[in-house]
Order: sequence, then C-alpha cells, then structure tokens
Amino acid sequence: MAIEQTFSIIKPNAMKKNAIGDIISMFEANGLKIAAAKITILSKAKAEEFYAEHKERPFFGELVSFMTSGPVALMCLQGENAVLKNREIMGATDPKKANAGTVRAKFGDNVGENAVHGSDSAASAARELALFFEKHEICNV
Ligand code: IDP
Repeated sequence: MAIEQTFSIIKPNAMKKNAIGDIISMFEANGLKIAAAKITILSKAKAEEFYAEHKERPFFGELVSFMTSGPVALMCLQGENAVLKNREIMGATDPKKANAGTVRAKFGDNVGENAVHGSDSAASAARELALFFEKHEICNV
C-alpha cells in the first residue's frame, strides 16, 4: 500500500474539550504519523475558501462561523492509505451515526460541531494541505 499524506483539522469544539492529545493518540495508535502541525484561529476568508464547495449549502454561514469561533489544530497526517484510514478513524459526519470508538462518536457534539475534518480524497488532501502549509513545513516522517 502507498504511503499517503492527508489533511486533518481538530475543530474548535474538540479544542475546547482539551482533546488534542486524545485525538492524536488515536491517529498514532492506528499507524498515522504527524508530519506537520500548527494551532491557529482561521480567518473568515480562509474558512470560506477552505469550504468553498459547500458555499450553496444552507449551513455554510453556520459552518464558517463555527470554524472561526476558536483555535483549531491543523495537521498533515502521513501513513499507509492515510486518506481512507483517517476517514475511518474519524467516523461518519454525524456523530450520532458514527461507529463507536471513532473520534466523532467520542468528541463530536452534532453534525456541524463534529470534532474533526479529514480530506475525502488524495486530490482534496493536496489542495487542502497547500492552503495551510508551505511545502517545507511538511516533513517526510
Ligand atoms: P465530512 O466533514 O464528513 O467530509 P461534509 O459533508 O463534507 O462532511 O461536510 C463538511 C462539514 O460541514 C462537516 O464536517 C460539518 O462540520 C458540516 N456539515 C455537514 N452537514 C451539515 C449539516 O447538515 N448542518 C450543519 N453542518 C453540517
């Protein structure tokens, strides 16, 4: 299997729960490594650009407002099959539907405030990583 890199965000609600360590431990326990990380507060413009594909959705304003409401942790995760593996560790978008033991089942509050983001494809991962990291900020771990 190929070594991949994918993009992950620990969202403001999970940051408020002091859950960075627990969430990173879940990534590491499943074979993913942290190749880059930064903690920041997203600007409205950056959050809108990041979620541009959802611009027409009714929840877009609420989503941008939530994502800019407090600090987030931005990460590059690296490992075998990292894109799909991260999606499995995260669980379904709606925490109520997420499998037990997944990040969203443990730390998600509702379908919007669902604790983490993870790229849904290799192409999305490349676009999203480039939005938040310079090439030299991502290590080959
Ligand atoms: P994903 O994050 O599991 O890939 P997407 O459908 O791409 O799910 O949605 C992006 C983000 O938009 C979700 O993670 C969630 O924060 C938010 N979102 C999705 N559906 C809803 C909704 O019905 N109400 C409010 N927020 C939503």
